[in-house]
Amino acid sequence: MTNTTPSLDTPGVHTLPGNGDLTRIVLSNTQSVGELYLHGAHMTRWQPRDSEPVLWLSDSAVFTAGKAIRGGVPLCWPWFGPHPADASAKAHGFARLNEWRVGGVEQQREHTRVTLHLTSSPATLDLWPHDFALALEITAGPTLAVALTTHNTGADPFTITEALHTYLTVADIGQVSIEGLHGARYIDQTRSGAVLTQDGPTVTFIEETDRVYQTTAACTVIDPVLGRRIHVAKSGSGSTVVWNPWIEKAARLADFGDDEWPGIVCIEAANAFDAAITIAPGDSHTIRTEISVYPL
Ligand code: TA6
Repeated sequence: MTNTTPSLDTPGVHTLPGNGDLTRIVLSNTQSVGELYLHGAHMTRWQPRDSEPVLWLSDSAVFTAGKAIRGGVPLCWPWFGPHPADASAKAHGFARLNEWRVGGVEQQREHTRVTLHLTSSPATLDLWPHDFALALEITAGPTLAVALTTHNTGADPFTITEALHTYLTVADIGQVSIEGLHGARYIDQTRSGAVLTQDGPTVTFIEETDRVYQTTAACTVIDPVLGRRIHVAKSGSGSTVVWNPWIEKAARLADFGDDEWPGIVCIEAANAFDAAITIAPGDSHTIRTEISVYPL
């Protein structure tokens, strides 16, 4: 890992000054350029060299300790959504709010892999009373693969919910459709958690959309304006979350530009609600998503 200020075309893994007071790592190879922050082990950029940016990042994102970066791939862990018992706890857990450390780096001509780690501490034990070791493996190349492994290093089983909360760039959400969810049951978070069934082969967007689909299947974002398909494959995941805040919710989020909502869709490999994961002492579980881009 270099500490110089290389161009983004310089192959390798480079530590560069990031936004705010945070440390940024750039991953560059012949196939793509990516960047991540040690804060939250947060992938904030991935762009194949022959494509428009794939991960979306808000222009209003805040880069500071204790606050999740708006966009990229936030890690929701060890709970998805509100804390199951403590209304004062921050939504989506604390993995995205902590500084991770780099474990390993692998640079190949066509891909770059970085592994990062977070382990339980007195601070995390105050928030969640279990010993754990997390490992995140990011592989940026012709595709982007993100794999989060939870190890139970304690003496008792624990149960987690989680999501790789991926924000994808689209040209106009009103013209986007999602394939692959036909017939899947979903929890509609905009309709008081009603359990519905996906009717029709594609999901389209006419309002705030916040759905937790109960599925292990891959899905595909069809963007006719950018002329591309974004395929989101996954493993170790029983839920897929589809989210667009639309107008009112985007306006309520200080770190989300009021005019940014047409340009994003979240497709999140998750384990939420009935797909919660219980891990025995000494065991581990991995959730993985892999994003690929193709012309229409
Ligand atoms: O994944 C969808 C969701 O749970 C939405 O309900 C919305 O809250 C979104 O996550 C963003 O959450 P955040 O805590 O990052 O603002």
